[in-house]
Amino acid sequence: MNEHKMWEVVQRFGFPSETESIAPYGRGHINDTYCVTCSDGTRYLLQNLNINVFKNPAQVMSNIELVTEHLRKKFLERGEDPSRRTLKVRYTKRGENIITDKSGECWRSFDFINNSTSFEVAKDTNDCFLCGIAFGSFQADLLDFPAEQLAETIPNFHNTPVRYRDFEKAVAENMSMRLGEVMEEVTFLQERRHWAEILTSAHRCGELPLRVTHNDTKLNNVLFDKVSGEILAVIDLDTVMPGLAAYDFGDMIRSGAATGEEDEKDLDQFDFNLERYEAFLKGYVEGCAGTLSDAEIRVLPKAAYVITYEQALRFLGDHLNGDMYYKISIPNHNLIRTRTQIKLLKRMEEEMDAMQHMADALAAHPRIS
Ligand code: ADP
Ligand code: GN1
Ligand code: MG
Repeated sequence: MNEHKMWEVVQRFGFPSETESIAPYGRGHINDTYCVTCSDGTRYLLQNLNINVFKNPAQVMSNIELVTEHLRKKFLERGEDPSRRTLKVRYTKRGENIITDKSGECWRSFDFINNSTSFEVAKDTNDCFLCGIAFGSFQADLLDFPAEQLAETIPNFHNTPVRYRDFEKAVAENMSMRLGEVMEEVTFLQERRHWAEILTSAHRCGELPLRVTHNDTKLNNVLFDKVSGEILAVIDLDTVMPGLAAYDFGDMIRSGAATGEEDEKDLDQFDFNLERYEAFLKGYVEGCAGTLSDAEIRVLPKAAYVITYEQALRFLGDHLNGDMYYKISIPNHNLIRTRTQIKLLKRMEEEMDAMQHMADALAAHPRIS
């Protein structure tokens, strides 16, 4: 990263006191994130928005402003502090919510949520329960948000059949010439292609409604209080769009019910944990506060499988395309990530009956509506 350029960007945001340092922050796969520290001790989050992924930055920012404003009102009504519970966009000296630098890159800033932390791997089942509550109540708080105001920031983001077609295209084109080395993984995913349709067909036949969803519900997209361990904010709002609750639940399980990091090389250190799954399930259904239908609850275990399958298609597709989408930092990074997803799929196949049983028990339970 060109340091000089970043200092120029910071000047345009005009933080209240002199900038002392700009340091890389966080572990996202898409945007480049920095923590800016000023001489008065205040900190700001500075992000380079990935414009290869988000083709229309203005739409992304408009979605974020609308959603955070809606949430801010909810937190105020409940007597909670919105500055710790949701993101707050910072504007430049000229009042812009995002700017383009001389080389065409896009930059935005948020207030830094102090004393917060996010986890790559859950410490215990309580983290999982709280994360479930966080994403569930995020969705419940957006139930009365006018969804038609939101732009679709990435078309077909969770359209698994389309993701499958893209994967087959990557296999056919073999741009990276790596196909020969990954046939085992390719075959594994091809043999399970019937899973791709499950959620989209349930939506088409009216079983699963569209809601305003987050769509990137990784464990590390929830901030926790560093000291008390309480939930603070749901962050990374670039993909908030109309979607299926099932995909939001699924991605929490994919990322949070695993015992290791997504790019763990030693698959013996990486497993699917049923207790964590159950904690997410209970937290999510509780967080949704009676707003999910029985059909939406009963499909949750399958949703965990479908999104993990979708993610494996995306990682392996990117490996075959020559690593064009996800940031990588080691050779074969996307293949390593694919293998953890395949391990999760195998383990969920073994545990599916138990997973289903837990969801059915919750669906049968009377809820507030
Ligand atoms: P990406 O889209 O690349 O995943 P994120 O928006 O999730 O980027 O940010 C990356 C990391 O930075 C998060 O996982 C979190 O740890 C941290 N982070 C993001 N926003 C804030 C914020 N406003 N305050 C404090 N930490 C933040
Ligand atoms: C990306 O931005 P981040 O790291 O939270 C990706 C998700 C994937 C995830 C896999 C916009 O999420 O869809 O599930 O990596 N975000 C986008 O770790 O593609
Ligand atoms: Mg993130």
